[in-house]
Amino acid sequence: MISQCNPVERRPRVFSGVQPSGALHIGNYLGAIRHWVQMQETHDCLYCVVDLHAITVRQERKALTAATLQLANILLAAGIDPERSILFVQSHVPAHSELAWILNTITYFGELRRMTQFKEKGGGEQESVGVGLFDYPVLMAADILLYGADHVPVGDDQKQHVELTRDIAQRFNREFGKTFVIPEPVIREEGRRIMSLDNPANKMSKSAASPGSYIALLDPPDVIRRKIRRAVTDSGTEIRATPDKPALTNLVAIHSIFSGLSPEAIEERYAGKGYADFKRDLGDLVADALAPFQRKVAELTADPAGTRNILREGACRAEAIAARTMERVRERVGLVPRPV
Ligand code: AQP
Repeated sequence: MISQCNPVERRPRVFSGVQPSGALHIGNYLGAIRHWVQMQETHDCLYCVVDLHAITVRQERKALTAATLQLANILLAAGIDPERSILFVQSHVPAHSELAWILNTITYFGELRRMTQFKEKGGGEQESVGVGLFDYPVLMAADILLYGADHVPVGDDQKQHVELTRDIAQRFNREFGKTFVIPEPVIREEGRRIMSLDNPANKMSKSAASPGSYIALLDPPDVIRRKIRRAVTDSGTEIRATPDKPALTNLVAIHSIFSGLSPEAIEERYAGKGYADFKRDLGDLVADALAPFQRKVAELTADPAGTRNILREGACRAEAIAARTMERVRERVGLVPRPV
């Protein structure tokens, strides 16, 4: 008798990564990590501490090691559940570098030269800028394509890289036969681009020279309040999120996500009040919201062996998926199978 049961549907797969390149800030959280936590309900998720991306700009050795483990703790404290999701460190799965090399052979110089992040980080120093920084998007394509990710939740700044990943995957599939899933970027409107506190024309960035430009997730409460108090504002006195007030628009957006109030409700609440009242409340709101999370990070930091175990298990599960993809890729390209 033919069974009447429905076929089991595979949940869509998610891959995303974050660099241990400095202090994680509320932009990383609001634009990306918050969504990663939610997506665990509906997707099979792989989340990666992308240390090989971080070394595309010079990192101090000990600081990089510490930042990598701390970032894993931040993700765990934010709600990434290692029972449901695969959490791992990029360099623990060598297939990322191997696939990046193969994808390099079908990626065009002109494509990489057009990437905004390269232009911003490489500045005008194109003769002496590291090749790794130039090649960053190909490694990112490898990260995503290795796992057959359907969806890639990112902030607005990474959209261009996910689009390039799609182009590279389509090109590979055309030239060598269908191999890769074509991933979709997932960019939520709320928090898609949190701007710097000292210049609302720039995005909040963890490698920014001025620590006053970002709120780190582990900043103590008094530092958070001080940074918000000193954040630049626009001319005038009204609390309004309008295109002619980019600094206020950014602060209202941060308030809105942490408080759950709409920007209109916030404008109404502060009608007739000045910037000082608004900033004082915003400082308290962010500091209070981050306090339980910071306590959780402290607990996890006290148990480094626990974190290392989670990362070991994550790398093992990730490697199993990556190995299957690499077998297919090698075969399609014509590389002789590895001796067993
Ligand atoms: N300002 C931001 N607003 C919203 N989302 C953001 N993201 C980064 N900055 C903002 C998102 O956070 C995720 C992890 O970012 P990343 O570590 O891969 O590197 P990044 O995009 O280059 O972020 P930073 O903070 O600017 O780091 P540095 O200074 O080291 O380059 C990504 O999904 C990103 O979109």
